[in-house]
Amino acid sequence: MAFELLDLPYSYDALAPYMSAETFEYHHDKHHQAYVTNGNKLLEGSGLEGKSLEEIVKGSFGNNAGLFNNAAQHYNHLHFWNWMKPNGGGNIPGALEAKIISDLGSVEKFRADFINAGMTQFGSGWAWLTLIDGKLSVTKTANGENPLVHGGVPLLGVDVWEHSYYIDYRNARPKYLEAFFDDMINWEYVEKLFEAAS
Ligand code: MN3
Repeated sequence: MAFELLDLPYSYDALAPYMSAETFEYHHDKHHQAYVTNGNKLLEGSGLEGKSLEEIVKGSFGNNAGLFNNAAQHYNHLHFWNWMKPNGGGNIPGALEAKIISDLGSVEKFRADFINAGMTQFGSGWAWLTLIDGKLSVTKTANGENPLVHGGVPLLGVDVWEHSYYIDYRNARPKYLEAFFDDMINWEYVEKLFEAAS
């Protein structure tokens, strides 16, 4: 299955001022496009042609770094665009909120832990809400790595590569993470992934 860059699910300026059209023009049209283009080149002859994206991510981890980096980043960004929406943030849907309180203590603690995971990821990477063995946890990974390769299902992720926030926030990664959580998260999409994984 060849990788394909889909259009954003909203207009380029839909998340301004929290994430600008200029950021999306670089992040979606150039960075994500490069993962798709390079991933397709590296997929040829890898033995993983014809597999699903999830299978390619898991199958290349640890043995084909070039393909893994591009396939995993394609997977991460496909979801990342959908993990945000205009007028996002706000109330977490009931069943997911109950699970967060049960597994992670409280919504406030989850918010603090998620932001802290993004802040403390040294260099490029992602912070995650993941479902693993039926339980939610907050994790972080370097570069393109994601919870799929650690036996988890990624329910929510935030990109902390500088290309995701430097145009709008410069070096203020914490401000970006707070805006992501409070004003950009598409909880309905997170809920959909949670229901599919539960
Ligand atoms: Mn990115």
